[in-house]
Amino acid sequence: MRKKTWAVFIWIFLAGSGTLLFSQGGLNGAYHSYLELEADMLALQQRYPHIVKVFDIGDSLEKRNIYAMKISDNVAVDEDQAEILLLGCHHAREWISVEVPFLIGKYLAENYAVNADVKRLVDQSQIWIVPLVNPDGLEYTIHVYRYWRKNRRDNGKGDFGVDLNRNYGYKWGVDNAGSSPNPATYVYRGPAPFSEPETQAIRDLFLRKNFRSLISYHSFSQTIMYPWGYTDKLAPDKEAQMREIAAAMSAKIQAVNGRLYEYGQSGKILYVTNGDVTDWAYALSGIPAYTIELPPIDEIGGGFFNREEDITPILQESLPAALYLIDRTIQDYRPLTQAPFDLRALFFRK
Ligand code: 0X9
Ligand code: ZN
Repeated sequence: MRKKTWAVFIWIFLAGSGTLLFSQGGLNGAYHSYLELEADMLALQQRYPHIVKVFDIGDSLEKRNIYAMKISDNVAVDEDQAEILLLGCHHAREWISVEVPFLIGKYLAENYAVNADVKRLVDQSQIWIVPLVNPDGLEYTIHVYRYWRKNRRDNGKGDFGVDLNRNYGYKWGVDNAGSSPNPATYVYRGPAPFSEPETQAIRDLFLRKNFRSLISYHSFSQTIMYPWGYTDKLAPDKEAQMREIAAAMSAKIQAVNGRLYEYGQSGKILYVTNGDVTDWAYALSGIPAYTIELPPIDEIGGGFFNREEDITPILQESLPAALYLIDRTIQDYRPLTQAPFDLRALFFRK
């Protein structure tokens, strides 16, 4: 065979194996596995090195990396600008909650040079995205049991998993309605606050940074919730502002595909939960902190099992809400020393 023909064969072979290794497919279809997400995050950083930087913020229990992707101009520099945190996949089976924050980051990177609004937001803020808080759980849902929720902690006696969204340190385990002390249940809170490396990684990132707003993506039910989750009592100080922003985000979402997202205080409109990330972030910093439960609205609509074709429309409706929160966070930004409500000082500074 001529040299050129061989080259074509080798190219086809390599392209084929590349597909197997790095692009979505297999059991998880268009949804990312841990390795696919890692590859795509690193590829984004390589393509847009001036505005995307990937950080390894800690290891999961099974020693996978937990990645954070920072998006900002001067991305290597810690600037005095509004910082926003987007989280996905505390719960393993909620695959769409990986896609939305990652694809929001990808959208920002890809549109920075061509969209003046995107450029302004990226220039004036520092957006941190951790699309996969629970990598061990996600892999377990792909390869073993699609309905798994928790991480993969071996609790002994044949029981596995801590619910990472019950393991944060504010009002942790304050009652057994909002979480469970029983390792066999799907809302097991773990043996102690922040007992899990995955929540420790988020805690440590949070304490190193100066986040002024947060969205933690989940599914399903089409709701936007804010603290408190542990009680139906109103959160101090920021209740009105959190409600007003939630209403605006809900309207922006509805304008895209017509889907209605209910909004309100999580302990009231859903059920009480203790030890979730939004209560902890709010207690610590007084920042607007949201849980967004992505579609579908109910079990009949597919529950945790979104279709591959659902990713794009759900991203499209999530985008304007996230961009709105980023914009609001920029508008409301005051440097730390001037912050009117900063409980961090009480907890962590002498
Ligand atoms: O229960 C949860 O952790 C979240 N719902 S899910 O179905 N995705 O598991 C909701 C958390 C909302 N936060 C509070 N209610 N505090
Ligand atoms: Zn969830």
